[in-house]
Amino acid sequence: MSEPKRSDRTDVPTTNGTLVAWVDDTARLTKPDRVYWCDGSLEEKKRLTDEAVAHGILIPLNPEKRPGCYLHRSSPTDVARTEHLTFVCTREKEAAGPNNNWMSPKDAYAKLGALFNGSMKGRTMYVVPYLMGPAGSPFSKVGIEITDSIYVVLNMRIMTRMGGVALDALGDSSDFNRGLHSTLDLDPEKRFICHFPEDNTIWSIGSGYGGNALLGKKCFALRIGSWLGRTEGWLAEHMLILGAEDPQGRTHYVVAAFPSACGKTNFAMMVPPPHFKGWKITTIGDDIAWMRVGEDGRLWAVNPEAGYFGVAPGTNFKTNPNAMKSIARDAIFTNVAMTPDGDVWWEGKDEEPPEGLIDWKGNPWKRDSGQPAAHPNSRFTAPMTNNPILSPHADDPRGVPISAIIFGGRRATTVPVVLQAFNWSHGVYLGATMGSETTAAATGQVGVVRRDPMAMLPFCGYDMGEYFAHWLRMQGRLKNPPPIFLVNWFRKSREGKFLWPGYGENMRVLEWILARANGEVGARETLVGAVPRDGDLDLQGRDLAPENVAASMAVDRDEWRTEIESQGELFAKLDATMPAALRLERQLLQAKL
Ligand code: GTP
Ligand code: SPV
Ligand code: MN
Repeated sequence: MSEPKRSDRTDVPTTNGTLVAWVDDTARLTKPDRVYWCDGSLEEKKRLTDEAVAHGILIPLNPEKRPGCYLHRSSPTDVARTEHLTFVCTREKEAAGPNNNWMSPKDAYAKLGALFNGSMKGRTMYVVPYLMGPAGSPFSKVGIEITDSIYVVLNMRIMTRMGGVALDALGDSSDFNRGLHSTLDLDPEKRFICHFPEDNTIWSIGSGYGGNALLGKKCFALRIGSWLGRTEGWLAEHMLILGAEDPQGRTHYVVAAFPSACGKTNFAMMVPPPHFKGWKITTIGDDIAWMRVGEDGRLWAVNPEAGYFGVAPGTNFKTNPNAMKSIARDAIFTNVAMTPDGDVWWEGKDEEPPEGLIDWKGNPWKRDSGQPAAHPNSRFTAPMTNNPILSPHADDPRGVPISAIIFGGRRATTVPVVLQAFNWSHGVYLGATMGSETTAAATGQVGVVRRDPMAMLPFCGYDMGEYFAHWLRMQGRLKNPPPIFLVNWFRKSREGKFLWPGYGENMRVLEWILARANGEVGARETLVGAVPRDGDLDLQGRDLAPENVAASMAVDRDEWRTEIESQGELFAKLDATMPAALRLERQLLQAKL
């Protein structure tokens, strides 16, 4: 069938001429059998879910154990973000920076245009209007994702505010992100995720996986978002946002940037240990923060998303009970294992694997195979409204004011459990030079330390040196810049065991961070930053081996010499635009060491 006829379009839900023209143009390129505009309704969800089940895209789970939940098995070669196939396409190569793969817009449109040509023949082209951020918020932005994947539609419905709310926010404006996505045949050889920040456009082809295909998330909210943020004077960050209410009833909000699969969802949903009576954590977001300077000169943040696309392995009722409750119903699971009674299982879930487990590829799992039953990057998609500790401000158009900024990586050595920067530019330096071991969230080798500045290496949509400069400039616009901290939950003993208990016990570190932010506790200065003095971290109520705690907090000169040395690679790579202030911070530390 050729292009859609006028008569097929009686239910086009908008009079926005720019939008309708773009959708028409796209349909002429991709040549779908049908064009369908998503409205985000419950009726639509049910209809599309039934269709996905009929086509084997979703497998219904046991309605008694997991009401409203489904399992999706992706193509085994399409299970994580593919950074080497991700491009920033700016007219000038320099704008993308050495941190991004680059293609010229002309080449990228031509190359992907050829692949998109007729890519939706025999398929339905879904038009997904979505809003990133709360309705009525000055932070919020509209995106339209055109996709041929029903799995993407159903996930976008959870992850964003989808349908009429977005079209209402857009009105007649032409200011919306144009996202085009096709799974094509899921061939990694024909997989490209291209960003055109100068056109507010994303073209993604050949993958159905999370960050490659749910275009509101990493593509729009971070890569394009960071570009818009620099132009418009705000920050788009790979950060969770949480609220912490203390026993006196005061609530403070913090943001924290950890690289992919390094603990954001867990920290955002943390349950304080019993000893921390009267403390209450609430979640605003678990992955992305959009932050602006408020009229009061403080930093304010919203979560642009409406759901969680969380890592399944390691999630259980002890580590993250609130995530477990969030996935009790109406969740989509991707690449987890399935039990014979139609429930889900993954490595690090509460119970031992039952007999008759089906692995993530759909085959009977053999206990002694040495292969995990769930893919290490298997995920759940759950609406934030399922979270029992969702903050009452998660949907607040004003956002929340931020009292502290936290950066953290996954480091077996060197970096102590917590460290406070001496000032804003030292904090930007600590964030900018952060290292972290790679994880299964992206394809490639796992467990090698790489520099992951502010957990944004894969997500910064422009030159990273310029991004640091943007961060440094923010200080001048903040009346009271929040203090900046570096944390590490992942330091290991010589035997390879985690030294710090992590998860809910991270409350002990958060309490210190908030006390520092409020000027209520002292600290000990080390060469690399301020650390808790003996007795400052509340370690009561849990049997923690003092030598492990000491080792997890240690600042070792030799390790830091090596660390500073290995930062050289980052400084060399970003030489053209690295701000002088950060070079100075490094030189200062080198001199001290
Ligand atoms: P993305 O969704 O990829 O951005 O990941 P994330 O940063 O939200 O990471 P998440 O909270 O899902 O945690 C990833 C993995 O780290 C899971 O397997 C967790 O069990 C584990 N993890 C999280 N917090 C801690 C911690 O404090 N200590 C230890 N040892 N492991 C943790
Ligand atoms: C991450 O990798 O940081 C994620 C998952 O949050 S994805 O949506 O694939 O980017
Ligand atoms: Mn993430």
